[in-house]
Amino acid sequence: MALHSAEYGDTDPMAALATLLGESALAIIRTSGKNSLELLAEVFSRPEKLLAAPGNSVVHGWIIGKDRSKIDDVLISIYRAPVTYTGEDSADISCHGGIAAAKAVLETLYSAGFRPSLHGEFTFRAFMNGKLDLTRAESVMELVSAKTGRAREHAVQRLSGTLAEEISGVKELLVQVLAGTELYLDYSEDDGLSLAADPSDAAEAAGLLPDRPLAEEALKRLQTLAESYRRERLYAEGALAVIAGRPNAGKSSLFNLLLKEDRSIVTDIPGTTRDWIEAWVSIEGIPVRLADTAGLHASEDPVEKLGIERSRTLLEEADLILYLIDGAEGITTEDHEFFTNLADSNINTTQIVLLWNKADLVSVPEKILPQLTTESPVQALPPDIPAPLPVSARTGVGIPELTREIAARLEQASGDGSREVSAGLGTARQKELVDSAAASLNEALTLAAAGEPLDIIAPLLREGVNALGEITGEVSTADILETMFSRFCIGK
Ligand SMILES: Nc1nc2c(ncn2[C@@H]2O[C@H](COP(=O)(O)OP(=O)(O)O)[C@@H](O)[C@H]2O)c(=O)[nH]1
Ligand SMILES: [Mg+2]
Repeated sequence: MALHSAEYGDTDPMAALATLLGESALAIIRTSGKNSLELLAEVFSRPEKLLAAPGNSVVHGWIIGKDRSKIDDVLISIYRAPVTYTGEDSADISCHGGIAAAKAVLETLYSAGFRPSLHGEFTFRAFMNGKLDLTRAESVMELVSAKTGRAREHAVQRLSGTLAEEISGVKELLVQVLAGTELYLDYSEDDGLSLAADPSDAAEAAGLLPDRPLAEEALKRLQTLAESYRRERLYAEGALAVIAGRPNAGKSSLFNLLLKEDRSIVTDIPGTTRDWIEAWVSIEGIPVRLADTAGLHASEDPVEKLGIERSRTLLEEADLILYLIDGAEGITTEDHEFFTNLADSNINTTQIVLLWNKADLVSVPEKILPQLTTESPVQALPPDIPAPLPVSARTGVGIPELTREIAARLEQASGDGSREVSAGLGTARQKELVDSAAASLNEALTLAAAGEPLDIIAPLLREGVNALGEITGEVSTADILETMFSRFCIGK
């Protein structure tokens, strides 16, 4: 077998496991590349059948080893170029699941001459063969890693091309402005009028950006796209919500309730959760990393102290803090201290959702005083904090209201209250390029407004057009592509 190093951009027959290696009913092995169907036929029990199969059809047979031994009973889906995911001849082998079966089929393919695929190489080839633009290629990865239904919906929007269309639309506007600008410059040169040499012509060109309203519209649409990124990131990467409060306030109970499973130890002894424990939950479609912390209180126990210290660090990183008041005890000095100490931390009071837990035992006092008073500690509430939400981690009262509040706060913090799924940016790469295009365009508009000549404005417009071309991949370099696709998983 010829040995050469695999690289992005070749058309070698490649194979990879597309499903997880583990005990399962089925496993899927993907193959693609030049002559890949011929190569596959060499290790298949019915080679003529496979070679004669039309595209988008399925053949049944055995994968056969070098010594003619039966490796596995499989179904092979045949795809013929160019109507395939990669644009090349491809086949998906559906074999038995389980580590041994899938591995044996894969090894047989390797010894037949297939090489292991690189990360994201199937999608890379699809991109190279014009099957999808870069935003769609990136959305494939987003889709695979989507943690919630909503994250999936947003990725699917991009996969179906909403972002690519919006980028192309904005780019068309810019190209039109650029064309008008260059036409003007050419025309002036043809006329033998040098803008620089003749002050009156320079004045004429100054401030006269052709199709200025189009450029302004393009800038507005780029800014909307840039803003969408925070919201998209919230759905793709999620947020950190930390449950805090005094020992025994009911933090672990709330954590478990939100998880809908008993994951952390719930007891009556203060300080049981010595360190923090966390889990991902979906709150109204937003992936939320929920953390249950050690109770915040003065302690002499070194292990417990460490837990409390870590909890504080976690609080500083939190997007939201669900602060529980033990309703049975009311607001105590320790609660009050927590809020007073906020002033010394980077925690903003807007990040706090105040909860009155154990509302099944004691309801929220009708009148909550703005300041802690020694006479009525139960009714004291620090200023700037909205009234507490009554909940019961035992009966579930107030939990729907709480999840709605969490979602609303996180969406508000991500800058966009609307839950509309429209064209949005899915990756940091896209965001950088949109920012760069917007910056160039903004500078072009500012210069034009300041009366600067068009020959210094045109290059800025061109920079903007190029940045947008890079987003969809019309303009791209090999190393950018390699870096991007190497973050994909094998078999994608
Ligand atoms: N009645 C009532 N008891 C609760 C509620 N939430 C927690 N508890 C009880 O309060 C005690 C301490 O709860 P836990 O979740 O361990 O508190 P943590 O120390 O803040 O984690 C346990 O006995 C819980 O069953 C609630 O909403 N109502
Ligand atoms: Mg606890």
